[in-house]
Amino acid sequence: MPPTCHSDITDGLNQRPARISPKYFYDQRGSQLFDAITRLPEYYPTRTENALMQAHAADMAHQLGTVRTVIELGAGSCEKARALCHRVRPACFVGVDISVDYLHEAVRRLRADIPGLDARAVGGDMTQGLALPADIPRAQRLVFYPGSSIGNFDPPHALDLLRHMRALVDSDGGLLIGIDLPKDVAVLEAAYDDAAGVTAAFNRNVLTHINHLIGSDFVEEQWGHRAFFNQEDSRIEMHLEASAPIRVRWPGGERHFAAGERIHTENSYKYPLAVFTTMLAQAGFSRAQAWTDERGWFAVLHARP
Ligand code: AVI
Repeated sequence: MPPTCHSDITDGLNQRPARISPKYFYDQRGSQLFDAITRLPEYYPTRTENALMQAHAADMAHQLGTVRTVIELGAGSCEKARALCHRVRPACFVGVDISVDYLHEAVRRLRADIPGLDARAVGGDMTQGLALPADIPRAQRLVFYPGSSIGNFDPPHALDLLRHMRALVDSDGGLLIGIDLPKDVAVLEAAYDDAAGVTAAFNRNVLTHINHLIGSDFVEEQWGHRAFFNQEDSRIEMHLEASAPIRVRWPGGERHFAAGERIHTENSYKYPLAVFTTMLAQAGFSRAQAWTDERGWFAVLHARP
């Protein structure tokens, strides 16, 4: 593990309140749990986005025009890219994800499914900048960032990331991105605290992943899952709450948590469409078109420089 990763984690644990970056959710088990989340009855984003992509597939393909390379960020299982690639027939697909073992397998399946597609897996942490292999053609690139994952970055970081995406494409390129919109609090909170406890398991699993990364001794069962909507910041917050006084040790450090003390593990921002369109413009994507479902729960936007 790179030393920056170790200090990134321990610095966060030593903050008050303690924090763990949501990027550490996605070890192999975390990626599998997230896949399970996307199929939960309460978790509407994936289903709503998929329905939007299907309902407007022809119109979207028309708006996208010729796409030579699809670059999917946070590609995971590549399931969303599969449908898109069938539709727009790019010559090249690049999946980028922090969880590279899982990604390699998904890209292999994609290659088998779409013969002739030059499909690549690139392991990388998007929060550290986006460097692609030099031989990926620059012409007619489409950056694809579905799933409303942009919402997991605080607004200044989200804007930085949009600027990185802009830097990946020339004037003939574009961005296809999904965002989750503000809605009824009960709907939002159920989506992040499902009855079957899958999101709770996903949240707690970050502790086991951290144990592997820094040699700490977190015990998942000692931590409660908390998820609520922060109205003021228009975001779902996820936390892990100590069920009793807990001392966590790792080589070179330790942290005491009082009963009820929390570790902040994730924010999931819900952007009004107009706010997000303004951010896109600030990042250099001046022309945007949006498709939304009839309940106004989710939007897919195509943005061009
Ligand atoms: C990946 N991301 C868009 C998910 C979300 O909805 O913010 C992560 C997630 N966390 C809990 N459930 C899903």
